[in-house]
Amino acid sequence: MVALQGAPLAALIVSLILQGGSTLSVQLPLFDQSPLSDSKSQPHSSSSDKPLVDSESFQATISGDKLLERAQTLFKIAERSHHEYNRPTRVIGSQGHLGTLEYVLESIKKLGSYYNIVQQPFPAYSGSVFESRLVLGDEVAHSASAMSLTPPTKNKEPVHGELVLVSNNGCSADDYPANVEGNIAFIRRGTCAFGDKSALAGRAGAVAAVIYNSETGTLHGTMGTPLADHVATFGLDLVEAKPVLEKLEKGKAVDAIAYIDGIVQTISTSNIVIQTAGGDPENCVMLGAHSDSVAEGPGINDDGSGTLSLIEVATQLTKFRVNNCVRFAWWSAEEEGLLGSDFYASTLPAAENPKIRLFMDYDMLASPNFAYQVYNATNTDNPLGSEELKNLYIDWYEAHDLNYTLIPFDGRSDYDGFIRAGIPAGGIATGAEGIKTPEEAEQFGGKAGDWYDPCYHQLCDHLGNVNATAWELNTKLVAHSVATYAVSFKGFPEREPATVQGLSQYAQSVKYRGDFLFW
Ligand code: DPN
Ligand code: ZN
Repeated sequence: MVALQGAPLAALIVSLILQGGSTLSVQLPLFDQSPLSDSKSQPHSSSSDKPLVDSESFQATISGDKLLERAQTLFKIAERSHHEYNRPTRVIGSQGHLGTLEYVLESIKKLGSYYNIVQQPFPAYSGSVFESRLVLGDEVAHSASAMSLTPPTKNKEPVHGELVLVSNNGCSADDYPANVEGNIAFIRRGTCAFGDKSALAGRAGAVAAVIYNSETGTLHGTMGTPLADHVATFGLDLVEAKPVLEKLEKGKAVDAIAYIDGIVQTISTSNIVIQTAGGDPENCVMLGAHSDSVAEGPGINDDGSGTLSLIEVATQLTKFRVNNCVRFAWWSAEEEGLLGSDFYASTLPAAENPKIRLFMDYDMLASPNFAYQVYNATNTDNPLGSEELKNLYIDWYEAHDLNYTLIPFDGRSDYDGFIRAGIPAGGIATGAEGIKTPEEAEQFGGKAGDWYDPCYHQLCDHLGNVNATAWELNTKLVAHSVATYAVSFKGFPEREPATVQGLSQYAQSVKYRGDFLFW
C-alpha cells in the first residue's frame, strides 16, 4: 500500500503511476487539479460565459428518461462478466466493473476541459469461502459463519483443538492464555474489531478463532484488511455459544474442529475523482457513489443508481458556471467494506483535507419499494456541518410536500471514511434490506412488510429493479445539493479540526463497514 500522506508531489505521481497496473491510466497527480494542457480539443473550454448555476434551472435539466437510458447501458456492461461469473455483475475485478469504470471515464471525457479527471488506484481485497464447518464438542454449530476475508484453516483442511476461553473481550495480548497455542480461541464479541481479535489469537498461536455474539442474532462479520497474523475465524450466535461457555467456565474441556476452505485475493482497482476546473479550489463540495456491485448481481439500484445520477449531474453541470469547486467521486470496492472511499479519505494530505467542505453520499437512490431516507447526522456526534447538510435534504423534501425518514448514520456507506477524517458528511438513500413499516407504506406508497429493495445484493437487481419516480426525484435533489454549495457556503460552518474525542466517539458507535459488521 502506498502512503500518500504528506508525500511530495513528484513522489505521489510516481507512486500512482507505478500502481496503475489496471487497464486504466492515471491522468493527473491526485491533488494537482490544474487544467489538462491539451485544451484545444476540448469543447467546453471556458466557463465564464455561462450562467452561474442556480438550483431550479439545474434541477430542470434532470430527466428520468436519460437515467433509464444510462441504466440500459450499464446493464449491458454488467453482462460482460457472464463468461467468468455466469451472470451479470459489476463486482471488483470483473469485466463488468472494468467496463463501469471505462463508462464513467468516457462519459466525463466527453465533457472536455470542464473537469480534471484523476484515477486513484489502490489494492482491494476480495474473499471467497467455498466451504466451512465448525464442530463444538460433538455438535455441528449451525449458526457458525466464516467471517468475510478470513484466511482458510491450515492447508484448507480441518484443524482440531480444545476451545480455550479468552479473558475479557480478547482485545489485548494478555487476554490470551498460554494454552491457546495449538488450540482454538473462544472470544467474546465487543470493544475491538474482529480482525484485531483474530490477529491476537494468531499471534498467541491459535489454529482458529471463534468469536461469539454478545447479543441475539447470527454473527456474520468481516475481518477488515487482511493481516499475516489472522487465523481462520468464525462468528457464532449466543444461543449456541452459551452451553459451551458454561462448560468452559466450569473448567471442563470442549473439543472443536474448525474447517474453512477459501481464498483472499488482492485486486488492484481504482477510484475515479473529477473536479471542476472552475470554482474556488480551496472550497470544494464533494459527492460520491460507488462504482462496484456485489458478485451476486448487476447492482443496477446498488449502486448503479447513484453512479448514473452522478454522471448525469456532472454532465448537466457543464451548462453552468460555479463559484466553488465541485468534486465527484466514483468509489471502488464499497461492497468489500468501503475500501475505496476509506483509502481516499485516510490518505488525504493534511493540506488537502480542509479544502473539502463537506461530502455527500449517494448510495441506492431508486429502490423499488422506496422510502425517502436521510442520514441522521448531527453536529453533536459528527463533524460540524453534517447537520446543516441533513437539513438541506429535509427542507427540500418538505418544500416538495414529500415525506422522509431519518436513518442511522452508522457506517453502512462511503461517508464513513470522511467522518473519520473529520469532514462533515451526510446523504440520502431509498433503502436496502430493511423492512417497510405500515406507516412508511402510508407515507411513500409501496408494500409494508417487504424489503425496500427486495432484490438487494441479488441477481434480480437488474433493469426492472429501479423506481423511476424516486430515482428522478432524488437525482434532482442531488442536483440541488450541488447547486446550493457550488454557489455559496454562506451559513455553512467553516471546517473545524476534528476533536479526538468526537472521532473516537464515532468510531465506538459504528459497528459496520458497509454491509458487514466489523466489531
Ligand atoms: N451501502 C449499501 C450497500 O452498498 O450495500 C447499503 C446501504 C445503503 C445501507 C445506504 C444503508 C444506507
Ligand atoms: Zn451493496
